[in-house]
Amino acid sequence: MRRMMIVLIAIVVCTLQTFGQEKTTLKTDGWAPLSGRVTLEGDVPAAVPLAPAIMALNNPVDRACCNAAPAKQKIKPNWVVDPKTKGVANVAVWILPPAGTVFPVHPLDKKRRDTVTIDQPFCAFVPHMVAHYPSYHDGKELVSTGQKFLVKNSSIVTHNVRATTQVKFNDPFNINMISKTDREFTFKPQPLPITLECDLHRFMNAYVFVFDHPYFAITQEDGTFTIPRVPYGAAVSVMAWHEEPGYVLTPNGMKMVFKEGKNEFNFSIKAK
Ligand SMILES: [Cu+2]
Repeated sequence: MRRMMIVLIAIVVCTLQTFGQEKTTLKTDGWAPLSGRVTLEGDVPAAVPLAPAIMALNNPVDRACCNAAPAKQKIKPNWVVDPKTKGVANVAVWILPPAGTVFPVHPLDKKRRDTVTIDQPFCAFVPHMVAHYPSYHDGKELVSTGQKFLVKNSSIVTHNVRATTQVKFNDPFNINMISKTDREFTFKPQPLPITLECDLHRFMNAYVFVFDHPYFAITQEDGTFTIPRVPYGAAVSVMAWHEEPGYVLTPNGMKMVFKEGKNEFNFSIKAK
């Protein structure tokens, strides 16, 4: 009898938990493109050369490898600003649905056959920021898109990859990556990016955003971004994040209703 009660309670708890996770699909009128540009307000921060940190490395092979990198990879990558247009690269832009809802996903966005890759050709993670879309939320559960995520070490030296995650969603890890190897990782979507760092070359870092919907972009070197399809006709929150200030708009984003046809959203970012 007591055993039956425990089983019954377990079933009720499980059912309640499942109900708690269920979300309704946001009612929208269709999909439309969103594009824009993120520009810097104020002076362009001075480039910080990595040469002193590279010269301070103990291992001469590491020093030579890091030094052989293209000029762009020997500058601290926290601010990548186009001096002409003041466009800011590496700003993540995405949208969030109202609480308790999930976005409808266009059939073209339900499958991804590509692999998002970060390489370490010398002594930098390239690209510095990526967005990964391994699954979408259909209201009940996460459904796999098939997209994979890979970290490569194509350099001649050993790197290590230390991942700092939001532990509610992903386990942190720290692995060694010897020269000419690669490794696939499986991540669950989380609200803020996973940080990758190398403890052997402390100036190396990268950011991996992991989304549970396809409505995101990372700004290019000229500060522009394009999301080919966003749902229109319903209020959503536009979010933006950059590694220096963190949230660019507000921590809750900016409420917007996209319209049919082209949508444009330009905004600025302040260097601290
Ligand atoms: Cu390294």
